[in-house]
Amino acid sequence: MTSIKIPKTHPRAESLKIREKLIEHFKEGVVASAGLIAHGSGEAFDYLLGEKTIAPALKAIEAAAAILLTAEKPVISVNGNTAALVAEEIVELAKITNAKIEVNLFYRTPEREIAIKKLLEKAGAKEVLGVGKRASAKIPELGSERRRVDPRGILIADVVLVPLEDGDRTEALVKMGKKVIAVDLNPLSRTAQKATITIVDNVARAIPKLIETTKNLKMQGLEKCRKILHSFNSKRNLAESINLIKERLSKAAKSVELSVETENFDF
Ligand code: PTJ
Repeated sequence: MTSIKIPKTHPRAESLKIREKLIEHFKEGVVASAGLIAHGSGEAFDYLLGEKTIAPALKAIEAAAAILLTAEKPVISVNGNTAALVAEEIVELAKITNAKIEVNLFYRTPEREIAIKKLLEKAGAKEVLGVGKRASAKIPELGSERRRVDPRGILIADVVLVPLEDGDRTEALVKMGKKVIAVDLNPLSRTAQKATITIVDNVARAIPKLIETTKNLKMQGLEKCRKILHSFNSKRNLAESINLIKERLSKAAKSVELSVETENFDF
């Protein structure tokens, strides 16, 4: 799949592999050109998080698993970047949680809808909503193409997972009374601030972890899910993520300050 060979020993091999995946899928018409830019903004935040799943994200993933398992009509919304990075995982998660999969795009074109549907079907999806005339319903208050939803999917869903989103729709879905789970590396984004549960992590790491957590939790039953949701505080969790970035930056600044004292800067 990758067009260049990335040495295993490269310190940022994982990050480079993800880039290559996005570029390949951009060429195939799955990812929007703006999707590549959006990924760059995500990478910057990932760097600040240490490119690993932080403790608050693990807690948010547990709450997300619980809310998906207790949902009556869960839907996983898929855009270009999500399809490129985790198509197979989305299909697996949908199976475990009995969720529907719906394509929902900001840069909607018939060609991209079909390319994403095909990619999801190749990954094992039996049914993909939100494509072509099926996206016949509208989310009130939204001006963008994201307003077009499937009457059998997002329109009637009680819980919607929106990995990698732009803020308007999250806000509109919450206003419609739906519980929204967002995965966003930027804890300051409107999506992160407005979602019911925000997982501050890379979708490439968060979705596999969500699958694992959902499998474990499913065996423990609905009562356990309700307990998790009762004790989860979304805003506190988001604040913890922001504080963690703050602490990492403070440490980095201190270490640079220390090097000013110890290193010789004669040019
Ligand atoms: O496929 P489409 O047409 O629906 O378009 C998708 C994009 C991503 C282009 C569209 O939704 C968009 O413009 O999004 P934004 O407003 O740039 O927001 C994307 C958010 O996702 C930003 O906060 C990024 O930091 C974040 N992000 C980028 N890559 C990742 C990510 N979050 C988690 N995992 C990533 N890999």
